[in-house]
Amino acid sequence: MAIQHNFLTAYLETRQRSATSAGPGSGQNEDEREGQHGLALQDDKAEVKPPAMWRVLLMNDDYTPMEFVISVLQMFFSMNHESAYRVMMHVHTRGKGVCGVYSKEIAETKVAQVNHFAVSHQHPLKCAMEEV
Ligand code: TYC
Repeated sequence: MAIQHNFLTAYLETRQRSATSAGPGSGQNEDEREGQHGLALQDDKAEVKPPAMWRVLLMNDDYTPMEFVISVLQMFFSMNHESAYRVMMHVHTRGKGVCGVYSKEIAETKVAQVNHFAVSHQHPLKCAMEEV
């Protein structure tokens, strides 16, 4: 009890000192005043970077039916038939094409889902990812 009382007295004295010598108008900001109470302060300059983004790609091949690729783009990349047809034709004529851009974890999931779906239907369609 005596120890607790001593701590409380010391704390109140510290508060009073900083209220008179370092209160508002003392030229010190709130953080500097908090520092005088011995509080742990969070580093307000901590850097928060936006997450790295990844392109999910479809690769062309000679065997996967065009309609299957269109279905993949609709099912896994939420495209309507018109967009899916356009992307499929881009891949067919140019060799590869972008299905979407996602965070790493989402891109990895899409790639795994598409490749599993293609294998399960015995098509050689390949999905891959690359950092933006
Ligand atoms: N080239 C395929 C064909 O002629 C169609 C196709 C398009 C396959 C896109 C894969 O990612 C692909 N049937």
